[in-house]
Amino acid sequence: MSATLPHTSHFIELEERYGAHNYHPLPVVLEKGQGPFLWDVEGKRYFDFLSAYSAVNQGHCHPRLVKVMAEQSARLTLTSRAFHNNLLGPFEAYATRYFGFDRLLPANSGVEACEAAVKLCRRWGYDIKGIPDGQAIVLFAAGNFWGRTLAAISASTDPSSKNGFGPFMPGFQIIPYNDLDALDRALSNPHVAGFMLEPIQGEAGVVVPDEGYLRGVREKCDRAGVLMIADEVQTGIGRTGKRLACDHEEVRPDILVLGKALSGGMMPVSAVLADDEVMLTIRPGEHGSTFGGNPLACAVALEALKIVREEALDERADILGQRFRQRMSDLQEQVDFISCIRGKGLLNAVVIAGDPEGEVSWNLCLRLAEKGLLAKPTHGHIIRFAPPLVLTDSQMEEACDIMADVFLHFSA
Ligand code: IF1
Repeated sequence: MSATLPHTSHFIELEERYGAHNYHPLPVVLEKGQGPFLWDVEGKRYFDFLSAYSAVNQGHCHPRLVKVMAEQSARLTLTSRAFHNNLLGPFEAYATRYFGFDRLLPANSGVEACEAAVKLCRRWGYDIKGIPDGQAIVLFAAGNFWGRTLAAISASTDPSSKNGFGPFMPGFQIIPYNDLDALDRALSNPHVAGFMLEPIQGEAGVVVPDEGYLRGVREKCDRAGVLMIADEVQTGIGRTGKRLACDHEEVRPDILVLGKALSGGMMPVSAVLADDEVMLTIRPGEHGSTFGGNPLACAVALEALKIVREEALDERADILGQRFRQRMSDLQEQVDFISCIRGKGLLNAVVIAGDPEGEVSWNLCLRLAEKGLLAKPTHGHIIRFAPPLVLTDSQMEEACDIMADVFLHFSA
């Protein structure tokens, strides 16, 4: 697709020659984004159906975020936490009230916040639960993805994330996802301090657990005196049609991790939320980062959360997601290679049948790109569709028409 496009090939060749080869992107070079749309260097417009993995729920370059970022970046961007600033407190107050926790620990990337959550969990396990020092166990679900650091890949069951990077972090135990009996068995160990899980597994291919699973995790963790840690970096902030994916079962985790759309895709901003008993186990000087809680991030994140609430983007995701899955279900009856459609809100996936190497899925995504819609497979044969939550009804229809055209033609 890119060979005949001079601008596109120019930029791809630069990355090929000078960059690390740690990704295999679609051959599209993007230079502009607005709302649900992206434009490439050839001037072609696309529907963005990946949203930078759910980081631009508010849409690309939301005018309110651009305005806040421009104003704050000209005023004060970084003080370090050696001093206070006038935006961290207001951000902490707003976010803790919105999500219903006592306190917030600010960070930058999602994996950094997830690591902080695991540290808080271990520290709570030693100081409050009384687990012997150095013997805390944290449970993770098979298929989890929470980043690329050595701790995160220590919890991973994906060879492509893990292999060749050992040795790994001790004290991490993997249990099957969506399996309450397996959780029961693991919780019989008194050294278990916490269970970190995604309410819907994103990278695993939008794996939606059975109704009642999250409620079961909550109840079993309560009975065992174990912290439930919800990694909502990808599922949170309206993406699944609720404020948080845990809200679908009215479950309140002990620790909540947010990232990605917390800044509306403007810059890395993440956060850990918890109540006093957990959060105050870390004392001054025991955790931090250079940029964590910087005034620019706080200004942007505060505005990004207000946009989600004021534009009711969680409700939009719920309505639009139902329409999307209906359109895909209609399509499934007309082609023979869609084996499953799953998701909640605007976090959905279409599973392609008989495509173990992912060749069909990749070619489908290339065809979709040619027709003006960007999506990318995960684990080969699962195509994730996650547009910004700001699509209008007619834009959703237009995007689904593109998918129908590509899928039907592909079938033919
Ligand atoms: C890549 C995946 C998605 C996440 C959850 C924590 C993090 C992520 C549930 C860490 C990050 C990103 C990482 C990025 C691509 C993307 C991704 F394909 F890798 F797995 F979304 F599914 N928890 N996910 O999904 O947040 O440190 O990246 O800010 O590494 O390729 P981060």
